Amino acid sequence: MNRHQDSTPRNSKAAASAPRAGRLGPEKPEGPDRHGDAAVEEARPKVKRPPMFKVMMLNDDYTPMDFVVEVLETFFRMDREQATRVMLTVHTRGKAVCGVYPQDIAETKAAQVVDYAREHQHPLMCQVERA
Ligand code: TYC
Repeated sequence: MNRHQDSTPRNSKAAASAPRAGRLGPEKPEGPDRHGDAAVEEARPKVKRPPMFKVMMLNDDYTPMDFVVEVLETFFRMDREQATRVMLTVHTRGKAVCGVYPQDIAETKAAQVVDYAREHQHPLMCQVERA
C-alpha cells in the first residue's frame, strides 16, 4: 500500500492527542505538561525570521523618469502613484528603498532591474543593503 491509499490520518487532531507512552512513561491525568512529578518544558520551535535586505535604487542623470516608474511597477509591484513617488525621491535625494526582502530575493531583484535597464541602454543602478 502506498501512502496515497492509506486512510489513516497522519496529522489529525485525534492522532496528535492520543495518549502515548514516551521516554518519561505514560501520561498521567494531572495536567497537560506534567509527567508524574516532572515538569516538562514545551519544546520551543527553532524558527528564525531570515535577515532582511533593502533594494535601493540610485539616481543618475540619464535614465528617463518614465522608465524608472515602469521598472518600479514591474519589479516591485507598485502602482503608478507609489512608483512615481519613489522615482521622485530617488531623483531628488539620490536613492530610495524599493522593497525589503530576504537576501536571495533582494539580490535577484536588483540584478533583474539592472539587466532590464541595460537591455534598454539605461545606466540605472540598484544596491542591496542589510535592512
Ligand atoms: N534623474 C533622472 C532624470 O532626471 C531620473 C531618475 C530617477 C533616474 C530615478 C534614476 O533611479 C532613478 N531623468
